[in-house]
Amino acid sequence: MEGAPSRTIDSEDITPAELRLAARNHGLPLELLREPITPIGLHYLLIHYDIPGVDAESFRLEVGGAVERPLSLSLADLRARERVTRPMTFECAGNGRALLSPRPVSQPWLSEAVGTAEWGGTLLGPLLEEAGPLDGAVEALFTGLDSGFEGGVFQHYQRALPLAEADRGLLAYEMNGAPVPPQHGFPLRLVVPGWYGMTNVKWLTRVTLLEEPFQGFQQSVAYRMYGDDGEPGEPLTRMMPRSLMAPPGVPEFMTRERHLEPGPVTLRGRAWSGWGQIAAVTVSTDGGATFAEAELEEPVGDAAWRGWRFHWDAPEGEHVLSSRATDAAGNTQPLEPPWNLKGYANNAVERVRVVVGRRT
Ligand SMILES: Nc1nc2c(c(=O)[nH]1)N[C@H]1C(S)=C(S)[C@@H](COP(=O)(O)O)O[C@H]1N2
Ligand SMILES: [Mo]
Repeated sequence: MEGAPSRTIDSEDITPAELRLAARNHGLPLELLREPITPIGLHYLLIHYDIPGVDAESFRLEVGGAVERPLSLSLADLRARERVTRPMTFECAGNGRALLSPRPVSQPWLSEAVGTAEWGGTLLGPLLEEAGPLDGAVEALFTGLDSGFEGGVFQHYQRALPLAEADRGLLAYEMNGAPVPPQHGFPLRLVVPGWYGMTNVKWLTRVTLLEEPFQGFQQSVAYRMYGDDGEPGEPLTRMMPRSLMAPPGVPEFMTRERHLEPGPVTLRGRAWSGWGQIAAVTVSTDGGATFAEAELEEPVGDAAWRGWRFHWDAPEGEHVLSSRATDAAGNTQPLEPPWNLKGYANNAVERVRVVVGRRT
């Protein structure tokens, strides 16, 4: 399967195509990093095509393919099953793309494609068990109701997972205690702990067990790390560690540069990783020259971000603040962005410019 050739751009100016994507797919307003659970409406959004209209009454989830007993479940059937709720941090694999140089042309995220919701639904593992996977089944394919063209290919949004990972998935019909809203996948979506956002298929209509690995567009063309066009590339899986601070002080309207009064200030933020719990966060107030340990808060959940705080006596002048996360598996954020053709998994440490001065 052939994708459209990837495009990169050297200019800092945004193209109309990127602006169109950015106006549809908004990020987390970073001040909301203060909340452990992101309110509905402020969670980031990434929608490849259009939001489909779905009739909840006639909706069915079909479970089929390499199974002994195909299932067809209504929303009431799913709601009658054991209900599980779990806070989960999502991050788009393209987060940080617009900070790369040259910039891969796609949804131009800076660092705000993240959010944590309390997802409620029923576990996929027991449901697959009831369907009875055939011996040869290796992957579960998840199909969304949304469709469109991408890289010249007509498709429904589809992603697959190895069976062991699929078993850990949650079929979510609730977000923060309310029905999943249209933009986040009404009436049903998959959510999987620890993986980059593209895994969490929205408007889920079908789960198909496969006896061969899935080769569709979103698996074998998109969501792979390429050095150059034509390479096989490496698939994206779990989220690399990242930490972000809630921007301190107040912003300047156009530049969003931060302005602070001199004196003691508590910097706060949140850090996450799909490879294990956050083990440490360090903070730099001198442009990344030196880092000192931040205090960690209790994690919001085992698949959710962890708060941190750092006390700083802000001296007058201009400063660059950074925070840097290390996870339990020993992964640490790089200081320089890891460049790749489609601009994925840029988890380089943030650089937040602040001006400290009296407001008079
Ligand atoms: N059906 C469908 N599922 C999808 C997508 C999509 O476009 N269609 N986008 C994916 C991507 S790339 C991301 S990052 C997450 C975003 O989830 P959210 O919009 O609920 O934050 O959904 C994923 N699931
Ligand atoms: Mo994404």
